[in-house]
Amino acid sequence: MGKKNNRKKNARKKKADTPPLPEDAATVLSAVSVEANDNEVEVAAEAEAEVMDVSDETNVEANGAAQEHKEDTTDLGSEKRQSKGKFSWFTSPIGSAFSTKRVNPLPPQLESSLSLFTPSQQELAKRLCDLPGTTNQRHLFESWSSDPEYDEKKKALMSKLEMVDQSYPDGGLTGYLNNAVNLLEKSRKGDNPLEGWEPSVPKGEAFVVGTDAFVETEKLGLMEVGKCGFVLVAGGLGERLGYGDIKIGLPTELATGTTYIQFYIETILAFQSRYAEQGKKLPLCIMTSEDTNDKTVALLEKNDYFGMEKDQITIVQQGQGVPALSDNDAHIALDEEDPYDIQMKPHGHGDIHALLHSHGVVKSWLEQGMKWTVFFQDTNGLCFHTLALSLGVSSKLGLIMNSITCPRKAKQAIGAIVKLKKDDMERTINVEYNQLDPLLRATGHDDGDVNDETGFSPFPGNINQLVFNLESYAQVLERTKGVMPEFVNPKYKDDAKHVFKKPTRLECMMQDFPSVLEGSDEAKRVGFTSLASELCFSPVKNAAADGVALQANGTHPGVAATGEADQSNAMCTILRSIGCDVQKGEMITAINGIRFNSGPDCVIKPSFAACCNELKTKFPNPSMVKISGRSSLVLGGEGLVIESLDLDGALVVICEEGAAGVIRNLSVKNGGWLKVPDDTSADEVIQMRGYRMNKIDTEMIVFKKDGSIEGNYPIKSYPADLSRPASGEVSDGYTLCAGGCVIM
Ligand code: UGB
Repeated sequence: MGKKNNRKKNARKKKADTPPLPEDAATVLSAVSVEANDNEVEVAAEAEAEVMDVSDETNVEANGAAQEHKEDTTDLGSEKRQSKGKFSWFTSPIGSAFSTKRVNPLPPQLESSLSLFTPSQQELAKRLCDLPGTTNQRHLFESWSSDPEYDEKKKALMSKLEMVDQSYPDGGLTGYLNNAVNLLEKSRKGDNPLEGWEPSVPKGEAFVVGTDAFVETEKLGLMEVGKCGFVLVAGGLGERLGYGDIKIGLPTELATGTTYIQFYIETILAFQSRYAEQGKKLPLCIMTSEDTNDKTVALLEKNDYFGMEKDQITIVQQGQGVPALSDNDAHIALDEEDPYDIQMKPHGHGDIHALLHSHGVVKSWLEQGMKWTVFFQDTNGLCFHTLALSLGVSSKLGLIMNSITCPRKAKQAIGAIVKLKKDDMERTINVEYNQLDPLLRATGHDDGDVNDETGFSPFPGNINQLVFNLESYAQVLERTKGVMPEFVNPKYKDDAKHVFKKPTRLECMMQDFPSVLEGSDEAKRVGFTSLASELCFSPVKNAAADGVALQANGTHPGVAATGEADQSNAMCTILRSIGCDVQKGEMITAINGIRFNSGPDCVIKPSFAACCNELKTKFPNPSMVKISGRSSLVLGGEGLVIESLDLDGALVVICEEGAAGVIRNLSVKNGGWLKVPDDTSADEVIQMRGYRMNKIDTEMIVFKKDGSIEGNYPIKSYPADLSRPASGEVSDGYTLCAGGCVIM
């Protein structure tokens, strides 16, 4: 303790002597002081079908500039990025760590321990002690004991530092510290990273489900969906959710208990079986972290990869994070309980780009004939409703990068996609919500971030689901090595901004990719695809108590109960859009205070249908399908068709692989399934919802491969009625019709 205080005193004393950093040597990766991204998403509930439709005249214009953002972003030039291992620390009167003789001897505690370490670790320890002025990291070693009892701990610390050195793509550990010193200085000075940039509304395509534009664009995308590599970023621990396990292992709903990872994989496999070339497997890359890796691997192994082949899945693990920093000189924060360890913090989902590059994933996907790559988050059960649609937009407009967005209420706490212009530079990029209002006010928009006549902000909200053209993406990765701009967001204790409330770290975000594009060709090929949030975005990120507070503010709570309800509600909205008579359930308040619309529970397995166009073929006579508000419906299996149904209760229909089955003139009325308040369950999944599912009565029908039918459905063999086209059915040669035949 005494030593710690001395260290602090020494650091303060040295601070007065710190030479200013020469401007030309500074590496500034990006924006500073971006507030934490809360996941507040305001539901655009009442405005569902009325979102702007600019699809007619659309053309994603514009976008991001390839040029470097001189004042705010780094020179991400290849020279710097390729310098790992030989990167020169900024010069100072003390001198470069690599080119000058050591001025100060090593801390004696380190000197006497050097033989414990490998040569590269010794070199790293010396480099850290030789960093100039107050930025050196001698404090890491100064409180070491000479007692051999601590040798293993010393070795563990050096291994950890070496791991960071090897994994940080922009100059290793010293590169990280260099970037940190510069960004922290900008943050301290209050530099505005968007100074001088003029915001305007980017052009993109906005859709309303069920419209011709939606249907046609999705059809276009279905021709591309069999050429996608998928990227799931699942390194987040989900502290806000307060869940003890990995989020992708959570059930998306209680009707079938399907987990997020199972749902994602089943959807990818459904697209693969229907749209990929014969024998082609659609690859999935999952980014894990130290926190999530082992559990992710175990979950996949235990469930036999949910039907995927093992070699289809690549796991890339983020490092153990980056060192936390305790002051503006980027001193690495020691663990408060253990002077032989350092504090580590996550570096953010922006790591994915560097990992995809360094693991050769993108290169390998190109070799496998993939054309697109699709990024999605860990707990969004609505994420694939926009997949084919966004691929259609990307394909039509030749986009390198396409962000899925939803209409955003002014001041809603999600980033906004904005076109920025400065001199001859342009870029279309995510601007975090806390930066948008000041940016608008500073550029002549006196009202700041406000809704327009549509009731929404003209700037669409980023949901961090991205579609890239794989070849262009690969070229950019080749040039940048996937290094993303970083930002820092320290919370200061004092007005002079010298003391942090708690250690901070550099972070990066995957949506900042447009900032590394170059030249007008790349920059202009960035756009967005927008759909109502209730159809595409309902993450499960927050604990119920926080969700209640968010709801009280009129903001989407992002909790387990709403994730489940929104998944069903979105499906009901889509079924209504194709003409089914799906009644509304009722708003209920769970015992934990979360309010949500309950029912009908509608679980459509991807094997049955995975997008709107497929649903149209699966319900060829939609006006003959009626589902009451209290019902629960589960449908699965590629060979299943629902011709006519009157449901008031719970019905599960499964069609085994290779079987065919048609539901015609079926009327089901039973006790159904009820959500029962439960605040005593020991099961975390129930606890976070505040209810359990009581399955009172279930009508279960299974069409079996051998032609038999299990359950109370008397008709033995019932071919689909193909004598007349279903409403909206077109003979386009590739639309799959009932039972899997093709209408020519
Ligand atoms: N993730 C990782 O894989 N590794 C990490 O180090 C961190 C996260 P969060 P965030 O949905 O409303 C994003 O923490 O970063 C994964 C967008 O930036 O849930 O606060 C993690 O597992 C923001 O613009 O979200 O905010 C998860 O799958 C907005 O879209 C994903 O990254 C916001 O999401 C997102 O991590 C939102």
